[in-house]
Amino acid sequence: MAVEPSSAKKRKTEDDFEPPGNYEKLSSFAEFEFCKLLKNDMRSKTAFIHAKCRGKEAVLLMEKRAFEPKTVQNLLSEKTELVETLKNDIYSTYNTYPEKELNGLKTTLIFPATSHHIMKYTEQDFHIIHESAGDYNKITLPYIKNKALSNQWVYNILNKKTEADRIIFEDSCSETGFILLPDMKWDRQDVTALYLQAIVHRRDIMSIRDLDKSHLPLLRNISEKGLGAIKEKFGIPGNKIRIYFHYQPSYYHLHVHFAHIKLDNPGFEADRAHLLMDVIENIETKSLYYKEKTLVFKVREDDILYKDFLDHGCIHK
Ligand code: M7G
Repeated sequence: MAVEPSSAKKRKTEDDFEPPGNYEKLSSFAEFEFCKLLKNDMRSKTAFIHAKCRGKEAVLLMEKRAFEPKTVQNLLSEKTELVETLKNDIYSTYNTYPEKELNGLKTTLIFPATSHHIMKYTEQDFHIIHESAGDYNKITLPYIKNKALSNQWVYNILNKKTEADRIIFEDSCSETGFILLPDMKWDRQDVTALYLQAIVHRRDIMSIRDLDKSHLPLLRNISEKGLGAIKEKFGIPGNKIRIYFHYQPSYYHLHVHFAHIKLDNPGFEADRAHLLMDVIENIETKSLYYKEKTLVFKVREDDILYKDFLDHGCIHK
């Protein structure tokens, strides 16, 4: 099982990390007890489930997989069971039960999960926040330092303790370098759903809020070498790739999302995504652009950040 630290206070350091080999491989959910369906996303066909295992909290994201071009022809065989649900003239519909190889789910397990993870995947209302530079220093910065999700998984990647075999490209320069690898959300089957992230080696940049003109060489390097690596490895040209940051991100270690233009990604809303090219150009125009600008973002009602903005009287219910 992959393990995340159980709370921000009890965060392990990267040196405390035990390699995944020390944990048993999960082959069934026998030890899991269902607690609650947190969210049922009909569009992405994903169930977000709260469960318990050995007395600890777990979050499971169970997503129906897309068809694979290589095996889709195998659906049309006697092994696929059909139950007719409608017949009218030349039209008919069926509940269809293919053999298990053609009928899988992708599960993402977070274990042990913190209350923050449970909240992140729970169905709830959202609110728009206009965060001034002052709000950032007074409210968001303390939130990031004390309450945000742990970056341990990021440090494990940078230290090659996990996912080293998935790395697509690395520039090891400590100033402008980064690791490019598949995002956990991409199952690496379909390149038109390509979703990668570039994680910078520097550990002192939390989000776009920290960027100024001293970071331009880093940002340009990510764009140029990231796109070069994607072209070389997947044959996809730069004009088919969206490159963007999230603000607010879930993890406060600078990372850049690279997504295929055809990927229908919920993380690309106007109140969350900031295109890398726009960020570069804004900083070129004004070095302190992101340190001074009021940034608009969407926040979940249960998010501590929303409560912190309410408590400071910066927003009203
Ligand atoms: P974000 O913008 O900080 O937050 O992106 P979001 O999750 O709300 O979009 C972080 C990205 O890191 C997400 O796209 C996650 O799917 C991805 N991610 C998270 N974890 C814990 C891992 C991981 O362990 N490995 C990899 N490869 N990607 C991860």
